[in-house]
Parts: sequence; C-alpha cells; structure tokens
Amino acid sequence: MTITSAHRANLLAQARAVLDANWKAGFTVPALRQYPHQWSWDSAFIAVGYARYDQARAEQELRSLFATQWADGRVPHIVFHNADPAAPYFPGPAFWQIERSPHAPAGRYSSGIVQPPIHATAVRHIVRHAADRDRALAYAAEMFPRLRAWHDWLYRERDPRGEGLAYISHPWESGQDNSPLWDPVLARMALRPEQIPPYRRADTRAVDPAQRPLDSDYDCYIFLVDFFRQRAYDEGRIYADGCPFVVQDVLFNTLLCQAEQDMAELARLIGADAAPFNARAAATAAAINTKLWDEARGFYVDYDLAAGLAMPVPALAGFAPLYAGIPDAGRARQMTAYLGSPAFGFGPDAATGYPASSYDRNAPGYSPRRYWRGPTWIQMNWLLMHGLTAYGYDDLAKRLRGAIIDLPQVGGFREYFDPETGAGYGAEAFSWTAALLIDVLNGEPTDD
Ligand code: 2M8
Repeated sequence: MTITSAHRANLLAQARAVLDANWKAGFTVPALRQYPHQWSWDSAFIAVGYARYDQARAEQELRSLFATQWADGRVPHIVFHNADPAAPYFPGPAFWQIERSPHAPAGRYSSGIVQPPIHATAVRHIVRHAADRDRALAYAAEMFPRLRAWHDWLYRERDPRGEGLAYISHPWESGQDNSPLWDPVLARMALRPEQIPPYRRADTRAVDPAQRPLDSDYDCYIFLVDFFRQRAYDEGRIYADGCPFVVQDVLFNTLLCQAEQDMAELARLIGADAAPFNARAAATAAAINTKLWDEARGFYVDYDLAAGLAMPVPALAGFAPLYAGIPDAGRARQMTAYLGSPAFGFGPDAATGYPASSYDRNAPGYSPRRYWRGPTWIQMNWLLMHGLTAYGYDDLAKRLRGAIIDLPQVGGFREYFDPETGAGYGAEAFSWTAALLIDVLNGEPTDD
C-alpha cells in the first residue's frame, strides 16, 4: 500500500486547504458550520497535523486553548472566543454561565466541563517534529506549568478515592458523545420533563438527524450541564450531591496515562523533575490493569462509579490501552484476537469495509451512521494504529493507516465514516480528519 509522491502531494494540499479554511487567526474550529468554536481535544489532534509543516501554528493552537484555562487548572472542552457568538452552537456561553464559578477566567467564555487530556502528548509531538528545536523547547517550557496544573486538577478533583483513575461526569467529556457505553447510565437517570431546562438543539441544522444523537440523549446532556452550573462547577459539590454520571472511562484514563508519560519526557527535555509524572503514569496504568480489565471478554471496560458496576460494552475504546503501553503481551494478544475481527471491520478481505468501527458491528444498538454508535473515526484509528505498531501487530496497524488515507478520498474530509461502505457522515471539511491524514502521510513511503 504505497502511493506516488504526486498523489501524496495532492492529498496533503487538500488536507491543508481544510485546515486553512477552518483557521480563525489564532485557533482552528473543528468544522465551520457544525462546530464553530475551539474544542479541547480537537485542538490537540489539529496541532499534531500542524506540527508536520507549520510549527508556529501548532504552537499557537494549544496556546490559544490554554489562554482560557481556569484558575483551578481545568481546561474547558469548548472555548468561545466571543461572548456572544453569532455562529449557532448550543449550548453557548449564555447557557454554560461559567461566571458562577470563582475559578472561571474573567472576561473569557467557555464550557465548564473537560475532554480527554491529550495536550501534553501533542506538545511532545510538536517538539519531536520541530523545524526550530530551540524554539520548540522554549515552547515546551512555557506550556509545562499549564499542562501540569491541568493534570493536577484531574487527579485532585476527579479521583476522590485516590485510585489513580480520573472520572468523567458527562458523555461529552469522553469525546464519544452518544456511544452505547453510556446507554445504561443515561437510562438509569430516568429524567422527568420538569427536570430538563428548556433548550433548542442546533446540531441537527447542518447534519442529518439520523447521524446525530437522539433527543432523549440531549435531554440528559442538558440536564447534566444544568446540574453542574447550579453547583457553580464545584467538583466536590457535584460529586457529593450524587451526580448520576460518574464514570471511570478507559479511553480518558489511557490518554491521561500517556500524557503523564509525555510530561515525564518534556520534564527531562527542559531540565525539570520527571519522577512525579512517571509515578502517576505507573499508578494510572496499574489501576487500569486492575480495575478496568475484563478477563472474560478480553478487553478493558469502563466503571460506573455512581452505581458501583463494571460496564461491559464492546466499544472500540476498550482497546485504547494499547496506545499507552498498558496491557502486557498476553493481554495484547487476547485483545487483538477480538479487535482484529470483522466485528470491528477487520477481515480477510476488503469486503469487510473500513476498520475500525467505533462499536462491535454485531452488538445491540450498532448503527453504521449514528455518530459514536458504529462509524469509523480517524482519530481513533490514529491512536490504535500507534498502539498496535508498538506491540508488533503491523498488519492491523497497516489496515488502520490505510483507512486513514483512503476514507477522506472515498467519503471526503468528513467527521466520521460508514465502516461498511466508507461513505462520509457528520460535519464536512472536518479538521482532525485533515490533520491526522497530514501526520500519517508524512510517515508514509512513496513508490517512486
Ligand atoms: C463532538 O462533541 C460535541 C460536544 O462536545 C457535539 O456533538 O456538539 C464529539 O465528537 C467530540 O469528540 C468532538 O470533540 C466535538 C468537536 O469535534 O464534537
């Protein structure tokens, strides 16, 4: 699976054009119509792409995100660069009301929840590929205290029992909004209409509702935001008052574990102490291995802290620990036996489609087009591709790399893809699809 240099140059130009169109003089929106603000983990993936050809933009992308970091260290999942954004997105600043929190930065606007912590990983990537290494090291030193405060917040505010696992308190915090992972937790919430504040969705104007979450999912999302703002985004109160969504998520903690490993490396590069980061990474890896491993199923499962229950749902995210080197070789073998099957779009021939579907194709509630309930996502492929390569599963890694390169050509630079046909769904001209294609193509050999 090699491509000619002319073909590669053409794809790179298309991908850069997507990022140029989404660049807003200082940050990049995930997609112009659907997501017209700055998202936390999107910006990290986008910086990974910029790092390959525009170091200044890569640096600026995360600098602008962290400019709205809260005084307590949290990095909000959306930054609104205007108080009253003209672009329709719901919920906007008027709904989040972050000014209720004493920790929210004055005169800035954001959501009050977070997303997976992959930012230190992105900064390390910027340093690794920097054209100007001295400047990149100065940048790492500039970002280092902010990244540390962010991780400190997660371990301080989201790990009340000191287990080494940070919990998430909203499906949006997982990045996988309507994954079947959350179905049992949301069903248990059993909301009454009077508990849900009035609201109107904006996400189904530009995208077919059949490719988006259900209204009943949105009711839960909005109820939770209301629950948080009523408690001034005070994590202690939110937890003590019985927040119904408290989940120790595999993907989130895997990315935290890898980010702590990357902090250790950044510390070494700038002459700081790496030991505390290595210690936290090891504690989180151990906790993932003890608490979240499901021996019978052969993959990792989330834990519902509110109900005290393991969540054995066959989502692709259950294989994420490969990315941070968490499973031993035996577990990796067990995991790849299932992951590398037609259930996730791997199979003996191309007829099985485009791996890896975000959810087992044979499991109840699978949909090839409804967002996080089956479609293939480029950033999940990118994470797993790295994990599988590190464990020596080169054939599976190659399939994922192939899908990252093929899908934008088959379905366009879309947000997600039909794992069976490659058709593109969701937002058009989607930034991380372009950014991670750029990253992968830079490591791809050409046949001329
Ligand atoms: C999606 O989530 C947002 C809410 O944060 C939404 O649906 O409005 C998710 O796919 C998430 O992972 C992503 O960061 C965001 C922007 O691309 O969109």
